Amino acid sequence: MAVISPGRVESFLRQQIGRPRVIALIDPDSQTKEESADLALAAVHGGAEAIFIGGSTAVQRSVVDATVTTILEAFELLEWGASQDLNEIELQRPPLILFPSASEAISEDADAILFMSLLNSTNRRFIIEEQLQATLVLEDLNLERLPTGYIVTEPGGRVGEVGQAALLGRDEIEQMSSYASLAAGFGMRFLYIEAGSGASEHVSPDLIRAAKRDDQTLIVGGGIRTPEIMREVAAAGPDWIVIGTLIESCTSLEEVTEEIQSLTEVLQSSSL
Ligand code: 1GP
Repeated sequence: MAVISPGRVESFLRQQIGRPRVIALIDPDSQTKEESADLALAAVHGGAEAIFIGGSTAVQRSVVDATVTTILEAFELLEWGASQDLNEIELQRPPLILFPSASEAISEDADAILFMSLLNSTNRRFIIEEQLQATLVLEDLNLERLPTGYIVTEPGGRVGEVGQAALLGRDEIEQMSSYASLAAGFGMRFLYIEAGSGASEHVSPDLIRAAKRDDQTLIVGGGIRTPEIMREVAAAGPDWIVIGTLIESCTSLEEVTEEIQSLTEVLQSSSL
């Protein structure tokens, strides 16, 4: 399999195609590595164009490694080519991107890692310390680093608790713009706004609009599970929308594909 050369994942993610795209989030801790691979493939069949591997709880490196390898093997068995539309930046397959909960959650076989700081954490461990532990290790790996500011908004869920975030309120519009500017100023080319996995309320569209900048790729996630919510979030203009809990709550792989399809179809429609 061709290796994605450095910078390819970022180019792919930053590409403007006039609509948001979907990232499938797979938590290596929630199922076996084989089940993770099946879920990833089913989500891609439904129209997900990239895979995040991670979760809000600490996962051992060996578990992340095994999950990444098994997903890669599953992709290898598929024929990727003319029939798969991955837009102008041609990748052999959807990129596998680590969404690490801690410095341990690394696999050198992934294509890229969100090298991120939880900007509104009250604990410096999540702002800078975990990153400090991982940084020299990462420099030695052939893993593209995607500099990312990470912000947790209300209700915040488990990641808000674990990350000890000073949750951003749904009406803190100016504060969100300031965070986006801060991240850009620090050279973070990605901003990930998160309401928490399985959140009862998704990130408010006003906050998404406030975070939107031309010089940053905007990722939004948490609580997005119906076409109606998808439409509302997508209309606010993020570049990528992360779907996790919905995938894990399905009872069959066919259902995963159908559910993701029902969300990606919203993005194809001209009504956004
Ligand atoms: C969590 O934003 C992601 O980090 C996805 O959230 O699990 O609610 O889809 P859900």
